[in-house]
Amino acid sequence: RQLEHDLLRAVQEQEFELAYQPIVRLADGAVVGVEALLRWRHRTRGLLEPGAFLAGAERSPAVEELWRWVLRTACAQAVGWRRQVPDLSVTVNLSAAHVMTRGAAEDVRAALTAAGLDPTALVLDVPAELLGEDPDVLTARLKKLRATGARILLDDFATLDPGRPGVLAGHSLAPLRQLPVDGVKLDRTLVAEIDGPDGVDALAAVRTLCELGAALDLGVVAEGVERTEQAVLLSEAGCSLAQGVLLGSPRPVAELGPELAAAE
Ligand code: G
Ligand code: G
Ligand code: NA
Repeated sequence: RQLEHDLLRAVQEQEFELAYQPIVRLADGAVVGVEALLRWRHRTRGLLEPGAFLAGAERSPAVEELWRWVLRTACAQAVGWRRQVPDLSVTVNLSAAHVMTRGAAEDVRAALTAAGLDPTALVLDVPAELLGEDPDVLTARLKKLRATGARILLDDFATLDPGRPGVLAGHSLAPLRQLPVDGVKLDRTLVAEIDGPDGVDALAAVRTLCELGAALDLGVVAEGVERTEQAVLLSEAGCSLAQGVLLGSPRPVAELGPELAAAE
């Protein structure tokens, strides 16, 4: 297929790059981690975000090669930054399809080893849509991933159901008790509501999730924080970590490096 061919060529010719978004501790604004976000600097089409080229390419040798490149690159980058910020974590997104392959844990382990990165510095964001998979198979896959020493967060958790305004889809933490995961990332559709006219319900949901998270020893990271009011409300609701354009938009390595150094 054409896309397959393009992706392989682009990996070989180093047209991919990672942008990094800061993950911030709300209490004091410290950058505690960074999330790697894939970008394709395409010869003719300009800078592409994953949505523009990943649709329909979830399971192919070229895509899996790309995921290995992302893991290797992010881990290697993290080793460099951790010389300045020793506790910095790096988050890599895994696609649902990749998580369900048998080789994902091996890909993670290989990247950690090649970079010499402390496995506890790596966070793997896995899509919450995986909760729709067979629970036994999913548990087995996540266990293997977690055996690498990396932490696992369920991404885009508590997405507001667009078909039923005000109703939370998948907002229960109950299924997580059985799963080998370390926490959740609150979807930006939920965060977007909390300072709005009907924000009371959304904020109550956030508070409940954070309380349950604390009780179950699951971390809660808020995504898509765009306004100061949201950061304040999240912090009051018990959410300690967040990311979003208010706290830092995704930026190239060359920009983030000096920033991290300056923050020390
Ligand atoms: O940066 P943003 O628009 O680009 O990302 C769009 C979506 O693509 C997000 O849902 C994000 O999780 C996903 N994404 C970004 N980088 C990667 C990556 O390296 N691997 C995978 N599997 N998904 C990614
Ligand atoms: O959910 P996930 O972590 O996979 O999403 C990453 C995506 O979110 C990327 O596309 C990134 O560019 C985007 N993003 C980062 N910060 C914000 C924000 O504050 N608001 C919105 N709407 N998107 C954001
Ligand atoms: Na993510």
